[in-house]
Amino acid sequence: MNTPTNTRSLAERAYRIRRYALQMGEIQGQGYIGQALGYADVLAAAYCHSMQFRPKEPEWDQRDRFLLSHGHYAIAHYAALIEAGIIEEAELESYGCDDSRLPMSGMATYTPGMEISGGSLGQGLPIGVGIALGLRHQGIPAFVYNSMSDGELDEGSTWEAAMSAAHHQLSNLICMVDINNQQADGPSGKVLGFEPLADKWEAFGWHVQRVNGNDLAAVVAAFDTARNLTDPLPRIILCDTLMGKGVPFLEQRDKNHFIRVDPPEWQQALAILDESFHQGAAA
Ligand SMILES: Cc1ncc(C[n+]2csc(CCOP(=O)(O)OP(=O)(O)O)c2C)c(N)n1
Ligand SMILES: [Mg+2]
Repeated sequence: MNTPTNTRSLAERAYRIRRYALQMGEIQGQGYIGQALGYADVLAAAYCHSMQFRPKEPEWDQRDRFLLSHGHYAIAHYAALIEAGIIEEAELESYGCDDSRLPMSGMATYTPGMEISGGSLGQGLPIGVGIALGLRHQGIPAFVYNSMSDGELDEGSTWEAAMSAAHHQLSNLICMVDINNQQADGPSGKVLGFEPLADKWEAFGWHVQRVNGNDLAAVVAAFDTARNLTDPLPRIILCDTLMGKGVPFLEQRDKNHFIRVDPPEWQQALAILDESFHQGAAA
């Protein structure tokens, strides 16, 4: 189970996920840092509130499966896996190094808790449909949590799989989309307009929620609704997030798809994060 004895608040767990991501980023001096900071609240709600798993038994057959379709978010995912107790904290020191189990893009065969090798965008949902069908055939009452980025909405395979999920009434499939309105070539809406997004997914036969992905209470409520719904529909939670959330000078960084951060800035970023968390905790 998802560490029921852990008494830390979800806000603290999201803060710790952001912290781990910055610590790993500092080791390489660069990375997909803005995404990790922006998506940390969704990951905290998924791993520390919603999903069912056994941290010390990552292959438990009844576990909920988290698919990181956007494999370049691996740094964010590793941070969540550490906070969830699936990976030891000490392992973050090896991030991106030769022979590490934490390569810069997610690899299923390397890392406990990494269900698929994502990164070729648009593959997570098709794979998720297959896994959700397989779980249902086997009578395993687990959910598939398929995580996608807004850039993946440009992929035709995503929409084929969306149709298929609705056709097969995959009510054990929960999708999250990180809508940070950013991708490698610029703002997502300018690369390829995707709105009105909720209407599109509804038209494809999904149960749709759109939330502020940096509002923990809203994200938690959306996960609860998605799990408890009795309608035989696949579920999607569209999460609007802010890249770099929690570290203002990274929130405002230009071209923040992949950033290099100067050595002193890592410690500044950690200090800002620590200060704002402790101020919030004291309030
Ligand atoms: C099929 C495929 N096409 C292109 C790429 C190259 N690529 C890597 S990340 C990325 C941007 C995708 O958008 P998004 O994940 O929303 O970007 P972010 O929010 O991380 O900036 C692209 C096009 C890829 N990984 N896979
Ligand atoms: Mg994006």
